[in-house]
Amino acid sequence: MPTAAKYEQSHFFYSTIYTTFATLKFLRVISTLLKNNDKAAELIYIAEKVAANERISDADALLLYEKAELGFLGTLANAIKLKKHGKAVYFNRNFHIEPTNLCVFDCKFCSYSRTLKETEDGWFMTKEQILHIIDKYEGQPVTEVHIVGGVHPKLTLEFMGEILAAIRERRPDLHIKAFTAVELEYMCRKAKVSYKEGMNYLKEHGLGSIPGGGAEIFADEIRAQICADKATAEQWLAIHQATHELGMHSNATMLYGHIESFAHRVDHMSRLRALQDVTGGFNTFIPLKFRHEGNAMSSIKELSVIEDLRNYAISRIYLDNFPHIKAYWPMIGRQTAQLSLAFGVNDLDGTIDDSTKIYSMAGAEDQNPSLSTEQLVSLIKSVGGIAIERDTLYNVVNRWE
Ligand code: V47
Ligand code: SF4
Repeated sequence: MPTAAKYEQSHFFYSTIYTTFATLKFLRVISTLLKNNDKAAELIYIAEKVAANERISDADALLLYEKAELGFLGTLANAIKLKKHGKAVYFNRNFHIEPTNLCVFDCKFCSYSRTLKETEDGWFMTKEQILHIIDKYEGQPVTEVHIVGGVHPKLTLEFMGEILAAIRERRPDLHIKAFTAVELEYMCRKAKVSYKEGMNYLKEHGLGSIPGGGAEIFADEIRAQICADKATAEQWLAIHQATHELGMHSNATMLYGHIESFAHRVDHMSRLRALQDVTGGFNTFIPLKFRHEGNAMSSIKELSVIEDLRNYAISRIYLDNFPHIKAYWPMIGRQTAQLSLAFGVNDLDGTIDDSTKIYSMAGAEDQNPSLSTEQLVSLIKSVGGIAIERDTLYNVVNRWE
C-alpha cells in the first residue's frame, strides 16, 4: 500500500477510536452531572444527539431552557465549540458610527432614540460629520466600520448610497457593515424598490454586509407590545434573504430577557436556523441581553448572569448551522464576556472604539465602550483562549499568540 494511503487509513482508524472514546467519556461526564436528577433520561437523550452531531429539535431546546442546569449546558456547548473552533476566540478592529438617534419608530426597550422633534437630546450627523469620523481613523489598522442608528426620513436609500460611496473612496480597505433590516425596510419602502433592488443598489455603492439588529423577538404577539410599528419578522427575514442571495453576509440578533417566554426564544432561533439552511449567509448569532435603564420597560427586572450564560449555551447547541456565536462585551461587561467563552461563545466582537450610545444609555456595563487590541487579547488569553484577529468575514488577519 502507498505510504500516503497507509497514513490516511491509520489516521482514520485512530481518529475513529479517539472520537468514540471522547464521546463515551463525554457522556459519562454528562451522566455524572445529571445524577440524582429526575429529568436525567430526557436530558441524556439530548446529550447523546449532540455527541452524535445530530440536530436538536425545538422541543429539545425548550426542555433545555426549562430544565437544564448551567453546568450541563456549559459542558455541551463547550464541547461543540471546541469541536468547531478549538481554543480560537475571534475579535476584530472596528469602530461604530451612529448617524442619528432621531427615529420615526417607538420601540419600548429603546433608551437612545428620540422623536424627530426632540432636538435637545437628539443628534443628526451631516455627510461631512460622518466622513470626518472616517478620516479620524486614517492610517489606523481598523478593518470594519459598523453604521447603525435611528430611522430618519432624511436617511434615504440614495443619501445612504452617497455616504457609502464616499467612505469607499476614502478607505477602500474598510469593510462597511451597515444598517439593520429595520432601517433597510424603511429605505426600500420609501424608495419604492424591492428588497433585492435596494440591497443591490447599496452593494454597488460599497455596502459589504449587514449587522443583525432589529430582530428583537420574531413572534407577532411580542412585537406588538415592544416594537409594534417597525419591520415585521417576515420583512426582517426577507431582507436578510435578499442580502444573502446577492452574495453578502449578515448577522442575526435576539433581544432576550424582557416579556418573551422560552418558547418565543426557541421560535426565534428556529426561524433563523431555517433561513440559514436555505442561504448559509449568516455569519454570527448575537444574543442581546435586555437592559432596562431609561426606557419604557424599566420596570422589568434584568436577568442574572446565570441566565445569560444558559442562553449563550442553548443558542450554541441549537444553532448547529451558525458558525459563530458572539458575546457583545459592551452590553454584558468584560467579565461576563470572558465567562461566556466557556458556554459556547467564540467571538467577542471588536475594539468598538466609538461614541456608541445604544447600550450606554440603556445601562450597559461599559459606559465608554472601547478596548485596545492589547486589552482585548489579554481578556481572551487570561481565560485560556487563542486570540485571533479576524476581518468581518472571518478571514484571519492576525494570530495574537
Ligand atoms: O436591534 C436596543 C438592541 C440592537 C436595547 O451585527 C438593546 O455585529 C438591550 O444589533 N437593551 C441594535 N439591547 C444593535 C445590534 C448589534 C450590536 C452589535 C453587533 C451587531 C452585529 C449588531 O440593539 C437593536 C436592539 O435589539 N437594543 N435597546 C436595550 N435597552
Ligand atoms: Fe428606532 Fe431602532 Fe430605537 Fe427602535 S430600536 S426606536 S427602530 S432606534
